[in-house]
Amino acid sequence: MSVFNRLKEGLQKTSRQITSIFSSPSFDENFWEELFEQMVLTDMGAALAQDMVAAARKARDADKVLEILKDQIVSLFPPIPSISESENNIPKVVLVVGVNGTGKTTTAAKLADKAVKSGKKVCLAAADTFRAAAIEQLKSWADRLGCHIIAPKAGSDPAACSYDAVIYGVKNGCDAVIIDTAGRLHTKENLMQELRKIVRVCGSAHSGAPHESLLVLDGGSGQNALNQARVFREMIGVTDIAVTKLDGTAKGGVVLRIASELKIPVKYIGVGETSEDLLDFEPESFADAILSR
Ligand SMILES: Nc1nc2c(ncn2[C@@H]2O[C@H](COP(=O)(O)OP(=O)(O)OP(=O)(O)O)[C@@H](O)[C@H]2O)c(=O)[nH]1
Ligand SMILES: [Mg+2]
Repeated sequence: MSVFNRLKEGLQKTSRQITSIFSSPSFDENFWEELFEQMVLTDMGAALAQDMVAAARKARDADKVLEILKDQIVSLFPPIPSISESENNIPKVVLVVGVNGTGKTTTAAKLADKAVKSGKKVCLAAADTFRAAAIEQLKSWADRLGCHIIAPKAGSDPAACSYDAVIYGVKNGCDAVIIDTAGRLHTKENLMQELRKIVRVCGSAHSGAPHESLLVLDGGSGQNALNQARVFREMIGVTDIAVTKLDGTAKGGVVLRIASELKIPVKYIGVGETSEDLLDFEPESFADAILSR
């Protein structure tokens, strides 16, 4: 199955629920009320659902309503300006952050796989030194993908590991350094302090690093995902978001809510556990998947 079809299948329950009301649409108050309810059930939030229904209300046939809804979805995602890959930001340093279990390590591996397959030289950094198992997990990905890894002992300083990885990347002509971080420490404050230190040392090892702070959110976590994004944005800054597990029970609307309320670009979508199950986020395809009939 293609990676896009995994997204489509993952969102099938949501899309079926929404489009079921179009089988014999009356376009009366009940219909618009029901459409609103279905939109809210996707986790997009009531405010956005209301805006979308308001925009669609003028239409009088099902295809037109769906077209307007799709346009509304697409308009939530302004094009991401592509940053020129100047000499100065090679290697590009990507810091992968998020709360525990959202899919950080897997996403770091997926990004490494994508880069390696496009001929790039990658160094991974196992900066989740809080647990030995986390280091082993990334090591086993690095072995499989055939990329270099800086994997220190459990309990060592994650900032030192990040620094070593960036220096390794600079000295060895890597195109990308991808840093996996911890999701849980003793307290949220500990975690944020640790991440801030990682950000500082990356910048001292290589100008402008980290060039990307990628927040990984579990697509099934609804409102919590939004709260997490706010905290990480305030504490360390977030340049992009990856929403994972959209192949599962996630309803998908959280992606729209993130775009509408936070205006942080959603760059990737995770649709499975293998290294290939990562999609570059495309608003049109996402709109098609969530509203497919
Ligand atoms: N179905 C599915 N599972 C995923 C996806 N991304 C990650 N997972 C699974 O989710 C679980 C947690 O993923 P990890 O990558 O270990 O998450 P993490 O954020 O690094 O977790 P901690 O290091 O414990 O904070 C693993 O079983 C992954 O295989 C996805 O897009 N789809
Ligand atoms: Mg991890």
